[in-house]
Amino acid sequence: MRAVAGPPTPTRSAHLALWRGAARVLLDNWTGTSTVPSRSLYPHQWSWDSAFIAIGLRHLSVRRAQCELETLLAAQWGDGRIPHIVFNPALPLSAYFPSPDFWQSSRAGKAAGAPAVAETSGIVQPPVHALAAWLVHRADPMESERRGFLARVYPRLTAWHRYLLRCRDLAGAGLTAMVHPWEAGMDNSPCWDSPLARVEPAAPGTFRRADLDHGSAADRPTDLDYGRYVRLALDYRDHGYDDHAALHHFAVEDPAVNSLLIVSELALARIAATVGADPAVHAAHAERLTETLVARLWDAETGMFLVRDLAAGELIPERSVAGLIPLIVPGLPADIVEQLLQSLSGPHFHARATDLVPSYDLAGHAFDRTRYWRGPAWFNTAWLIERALRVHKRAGPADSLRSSFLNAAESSQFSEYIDPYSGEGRGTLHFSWTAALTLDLLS
Ligand code: 9YW
Repeated sequence: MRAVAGPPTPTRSAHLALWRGAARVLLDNWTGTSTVPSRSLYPHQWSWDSAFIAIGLRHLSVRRAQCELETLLAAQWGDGRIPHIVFNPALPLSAYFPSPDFWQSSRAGKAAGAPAVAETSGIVQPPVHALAAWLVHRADPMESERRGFLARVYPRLTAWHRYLLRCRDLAGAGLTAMVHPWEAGMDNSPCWDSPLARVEPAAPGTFRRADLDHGSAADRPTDLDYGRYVRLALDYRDHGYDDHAALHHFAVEDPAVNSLLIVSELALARIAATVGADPAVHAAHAERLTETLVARLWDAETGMFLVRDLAAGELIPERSVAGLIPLIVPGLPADIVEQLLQSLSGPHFHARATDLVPSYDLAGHAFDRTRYWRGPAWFNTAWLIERALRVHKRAGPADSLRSSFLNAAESSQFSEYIDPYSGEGRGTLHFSWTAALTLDLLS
């Protein structure tokens, strides 16, 4: 019996209600130039959220979807990085922690080319943007061309990938590295426990968590996690966000981030061909990244990709959804695709109540069904895996995942994540990427 409410194949009228509900969330969360992930918990613009949001928004308004991405790109730094948060200057500092006075981007990030007008964070998030730009273009190619959308975003997206491939190839081995748990987008994943253990936490009294004003403490990272997040961000800031000067007590090569970079390089190749630039350079990046991803992060024993801890020089023996996301890479060797599919449907990731993939190993020592990225199933990763299944022509499992996604989005009121066993919504409601990706799967 399925724990998630609703028929496995929703009727047309149920689709219509779901469509309207999802559209309402995006309309309510629109600020005029971009979309907040959540009015309460996340009241500014977030980088990879905006990419997922644009992918859904294109079905409501191509212009809005273009604007979503271009607002984010307008806050790009001179060195090419796209900051993970662009702050809304109209909100008080207390609206979110860490606030602009913590990051001090326009001052501390000056040498790295932080914008003088917008205040942003100094770290990044996974590179879903070129994929999003390409999909937004495809929604209405004539309108896109008439407005010169791709020609405008192409140089910025190229600079973004150049930053990841040059400034963030910290091991010099050909993959991009993340220097803060927030950068991988999966804040408190158990994958970070061992590298984070080396980080001296900032004293609890030195900062105030705004997230606990809106979210339940049992669903969120712990205070100790936050102390370490704060310490890492402060160290980076105090080194001017300079990737060569900073000490990087935390540095990891994440399989999800690198596979999203590959898929975005492939999108950039298509964008390049459309705007009359050279696609070959992007195709070559994708090919080289794919080989290096397999060489450095594939673990045949667990049948999935693992995170590499650069300080320890070894793979972290934790299974997380990040290790399954490389399934989205079209050029993976066939035997690896097979093993990933087996891992996806095996005891570590198949919860039975829902096809939505848990963020962490169901049998893992750190599994927690309600705490954020330590077990709950998230809609953005489900969307990526649905897409991945279609890339590898697995229509049956993809249809089933799509149907579970839609049922869970509806029954949980577009929640941020769900309990993988009960299907119950957790975190905040009316979460933008849940609504946006619902629209995409309905289209
Ligand atoms: C935080 C906005 C962001 C997402 C991340 C998610 C969370 C921010 O919210 O991070 O306060 O911890 O982990 O992936 O982009 O939705």
